[in-house]
Amino acid sequence: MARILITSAIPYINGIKHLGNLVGSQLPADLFARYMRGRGHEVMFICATDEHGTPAELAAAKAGQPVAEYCAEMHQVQAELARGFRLSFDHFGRSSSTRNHRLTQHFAGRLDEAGLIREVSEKQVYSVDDGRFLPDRYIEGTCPNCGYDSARGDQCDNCTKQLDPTDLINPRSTISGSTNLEVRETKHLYLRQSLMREKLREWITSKTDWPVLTTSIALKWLDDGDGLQDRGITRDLHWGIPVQKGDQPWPGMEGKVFYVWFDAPIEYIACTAEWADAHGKPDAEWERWWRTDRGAADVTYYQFMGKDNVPFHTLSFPVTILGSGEPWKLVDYLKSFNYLNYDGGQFSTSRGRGVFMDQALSILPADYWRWWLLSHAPESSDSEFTWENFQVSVNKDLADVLGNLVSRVTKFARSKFGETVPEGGSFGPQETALIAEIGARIRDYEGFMDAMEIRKAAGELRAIWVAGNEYLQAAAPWTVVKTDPEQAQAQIRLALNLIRLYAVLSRPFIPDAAEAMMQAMGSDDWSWPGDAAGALRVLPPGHGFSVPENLFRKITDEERAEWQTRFAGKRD
Ligand code: B3M
Ligand code: ZN
Repeated sequence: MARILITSAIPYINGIKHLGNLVGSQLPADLFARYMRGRGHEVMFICATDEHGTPAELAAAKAGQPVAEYCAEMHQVQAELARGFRLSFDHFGRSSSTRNHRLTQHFAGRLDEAGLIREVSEKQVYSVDDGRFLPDRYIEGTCPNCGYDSARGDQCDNCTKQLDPTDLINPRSTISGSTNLEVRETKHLYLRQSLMREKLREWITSKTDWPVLTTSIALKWLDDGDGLQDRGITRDLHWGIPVQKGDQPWPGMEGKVFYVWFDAPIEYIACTAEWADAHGKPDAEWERWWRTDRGAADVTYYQFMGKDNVPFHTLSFPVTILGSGEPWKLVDYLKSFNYLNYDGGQFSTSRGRGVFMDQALSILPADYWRWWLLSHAPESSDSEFTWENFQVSVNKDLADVLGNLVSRVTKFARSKFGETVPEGGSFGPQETALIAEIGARIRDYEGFMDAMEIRKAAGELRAIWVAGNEYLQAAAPWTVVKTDPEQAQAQIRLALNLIRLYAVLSRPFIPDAAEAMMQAMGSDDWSWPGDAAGALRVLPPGHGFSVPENLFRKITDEERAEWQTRFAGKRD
C-alpha cells in the first residue's frame, strides 16, 4: 500500500466557479483520489478556498459585506457545491485559517533567516480619507488615451490600454470616491527568487516524467521570462495574513499583509493541519504527510492545476519550501491542464458566460457533468464544451451503453429467473472471450489512470462498457432462453457480475451511478479486480439483486436548445 498526497489548486473565494475551473483542477484531482483509494492506497486529498487579496476585498465590498463575513459565507457555498459534485476531499479548508496564518509567518521568518528576503521602497498611491494605500484596481479616473471616465488604475476597460495609476486624469478612490490622493513611499518585502535559479533548474530538469505542458512552462519562466525576478510578497491591504517573522513583529511592516500568492500554496500544508485539528488528531498525523523527517519520505505528492498556475507551483512555492531549509515535502508530479472553452468562445465569470457549478447541478445530477468533463478534459490542448457534444456523450455513453445494459439485464433476469443470480449452465467460448477482453482492458485502464491520462482512461472505461453490450448483443439471452434456458442463465449470471464490476471500475468517474449499481447488486464488495475471471464470480448463484431506478435519462433536443440560450451570457 502506497501513501498518496493529492492537492487541487485552491479556488478563489470570490464567486462560484464555472465548469472550466472545475475541470482544470478539482475534478481531475478527485478522479485520481478516488482511483487511488479504490486501489487500496492511503490517500490524503486536500483543497481549500483561497481567501485573501484584492479580489476578495472587492467582491465583499460589492456584496456590501465585511470581508471576513463574505469569505465565511462563500466558503460554505463552495463547500456545498463541492459536495454536490461529489468531490471527495479529506478536508476543504480555508487559507484564512489560524493554521495558515502561523505557517505563512513561520515560512517568512525562515526565508528571512536564510537571507532570501530583502526590503524595497516603492511609491504608491495613498488615500488620505480612506487612511490606506490603494491597489491599482481601487483607483479610477479618466483615461489619458481615450477619455473614458471610469478607467481603472491598471487598465482602461474601454480602449484596453495598460495604465499606471499615476497616468489617470482626476484619479479617485473607488472605496470612498475621494480625490484626496497622494503618492507616498511604502516599503515591501521581496522574495529573492533569483538566488535559487540553479537549484530550481536542477529540480525541474530531474522531473523527466512530468507532462511537457508543465515542464515547458516552468523552464520558460526560469530562463527567458521575467518569472524569476525577485517578487514582492507583501501588500498594503487590511485583509490577509499580517506580516510577521514567525510570532515576532516585523519592524517597518506594521499594517501590511502577505501577498495572496505567497500564502495560498502554503495552505496546502496548513489545510492538512486543519484536517488534523478537525478530527482531534495530534500534529504528528499531518506532519507524516509533509515532513520528510517525520514519515513523509515515502509519500508521493501529486498536484493538479490549470496551466496559468504552473509558474507559482514550479518556481515561487518551491523557493518557499527549499528556501526554508526545512525538510518539507516537494511535489513529485504536477498535472496541469489547458483551458476548456464554451460554445465557440471562452467561459467568462465577469460576463456570466457558460455554465457555473450551481447552475449545472440545478439542471442535471453530478455524474452527467463529471462524465462529460473528465472524458473531454483539456489535456494536450484546449477543449470545448458544446451542448450538442454534451447531449451526444450523455445519451450515448451513459444512457445507451451503460444505463441500458444495467436496466435490460436486471429486468430480463427478474422476469425470467426471479431476483437472484441464476445458477444454471456454464461459460462457453463467447464468455471466455469477453472475460479475456475485459481483463486486458482493465490493465490498460489502470495504466492510463496511473499516468493521469484522463481522456484515455475514460475511453478505456467506455470500451469496457461497450464490450459488455456487444457480448449481450451477440449472446442474446432473450432469444437463447427460449431454446436453452440453462445457457441463458449462465449468460445472465455473467452479466449481473459485470454490473458489479462496472460499479467498481466506474466509481472514480461516476460515483453516484456506481453506488446505485453496487446497491442493486446487493453487494458491498468494492475491491479492485485482480483478475477479471475472479472479479466476475463475486456474486454467486442464489445471491439476491434488485432492479435499480433508471441510471441515466436522455437529454432531449428541446432541453438542449433551451439550455444553450439560457447560458449564453449574463447570469441573473
Ligand atoms: N486561487 C488561482 C486559481 O484558482 C488560485 C490558485 C491558488 S493554488 C495555491 O486559478
Ligand atoms: Zn481608454
